[in-house]
This record gives sequence, C-alpha cells and structure tokens, in this order.
Amino acid sequence: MSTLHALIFDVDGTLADTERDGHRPAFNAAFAEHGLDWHWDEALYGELLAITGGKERIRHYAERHAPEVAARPDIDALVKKLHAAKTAHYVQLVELGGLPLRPGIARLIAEARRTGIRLAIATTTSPENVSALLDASLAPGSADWFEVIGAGDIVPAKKPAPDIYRWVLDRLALPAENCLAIEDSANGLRAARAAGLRCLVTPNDYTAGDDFSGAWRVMADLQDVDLAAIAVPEI
Ligand code: XBP
Ligand code: MG
Repeated sequence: MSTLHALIFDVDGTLADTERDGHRPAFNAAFAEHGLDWHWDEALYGELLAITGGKERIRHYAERHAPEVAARPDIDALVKKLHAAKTAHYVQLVELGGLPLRPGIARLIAEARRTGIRLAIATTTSPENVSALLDASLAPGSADWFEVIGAGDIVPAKKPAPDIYRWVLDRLALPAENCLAIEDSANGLRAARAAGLRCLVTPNDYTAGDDFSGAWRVMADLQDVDLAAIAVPEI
C-alpha cells in the first residue's frame, strides 16, 4: 500500500491545451519575424511534437526541411534567437488569457491543497512559460503553490528521458511510490514510468492516438479524479 503525498503535473497538453493555439502560433510568429518562410500548420505540428523541447524541435525541423538553414555557421545562435522570440510571443499570448486550463484541473489542484497533498511540476517547456500560464489561467501567484517546478533545460535530457521526474522527486525528497504523475502524451508517460512513477494519462487531440500502455489510468479529463481513492496498492 502506498499513500499519495504528491501530484507531479506535466504542463503542455495536461494543464491546458497549449500546443495548437499557443506554442504553434508563437513558433510561426518567431519564424516570420526572422524572415523565415516556415509555417507549422496543425498537422505538421502534430508530427513535430514527437520532438520534445522547442529548441530541439526547431533544429529538427531545420535539419529535415531547410538543410541550407541547418548548415549555416550561426545555426546554434539562430535556434537560440528563434526560441527566445517564440517564448516572448507565447508568454504574451498566455497573458492575454488565451489558454484556459483543461476541465477538472483547477478543482484537482484546489483539492490537493485542501487535503495536504504536495504539488510539483515536471515539464519540458521553459520556466517562464509555466509561470505565465499559472498566473493567467490558474491564479496570480499560483506558481508558489508548487513546491518544486522542474522545467526546460534544467536537465539536459528531455522527456521521454526520466531525468526531469528524477530531478523533481529528488527535490521533493519522496519515493516515486508516494507520487502520481499526470501526463497527456506517450513521451511524458514513458518519462514518468522510467522514473518509477504511477502515471495518470489524460489525452488530448494531438495525443489521442499515442500508446498509453503502462499508464495507471487513462481518463478523458480530470473532472472525476478522486484523490482520496488514489491510496491504492497498484504501481
Ligand atoms: C511539451 C514540449 C515543449 C513545448 C514547447 O512540454 O515539448 O517543448 O511544446 O515549449 P510538456 P518550449 O508536455 O513536457 O510540458 O518551446 O518552451 O520548449
Ligand atoms: Mg505534455
């Protein structure tokens, strides 16, 4: 029997549907700003999501679709510049209130706080995106509700590597069996499982076709999650 001491949330696709109408247009705005005629439509972006991390995604795209750009001597600096511009656009979009939380998220977080279950975040996205989203879509200052926020380049190997979950578990000083990871994608699920965590998966349009074998539960949304019922022997 393992009792639940902490919830560890993924961000993109889990807290909110941020990819199609948040990150994607922000990437496109950054490309246009830098004179690149790249446009990531909804379908292409769905494929590119297999590459986690915005800088990694830009580099992957350049290597496959724009080899002349990938071969530029300043490619590292260009990727960094594009990504910084993309982050600024994304934060702006989030601050305008364009990305509401998914159903059940706010209630689940409130219930965890009420019942003394600790909160953490393990995400591939950049830290400034996380605080902007929490501020605008959950509550101002709500990043402070999360004891540990593992984000972006804090570990070099991004999901599906387990490193970000291990980093968060280490800082929570909790064994994996006392925590539950909440994810939306196969990459996230693989990362959580490889860190020894139970993982509740809540898919979205982009991840509905992913392979979720190994998930503790797969739920369409988090409206009916009962935290009191999670102290179960399964792992
Ligand atoms: C999803 C990601 C991120 C975002 C873009 O992260 O792979 O790269 O798509 O954000 P998660 P950045 O589901 O782990 O939250 O451009 O800041 O990387
Ligand atoms: Mg995700």
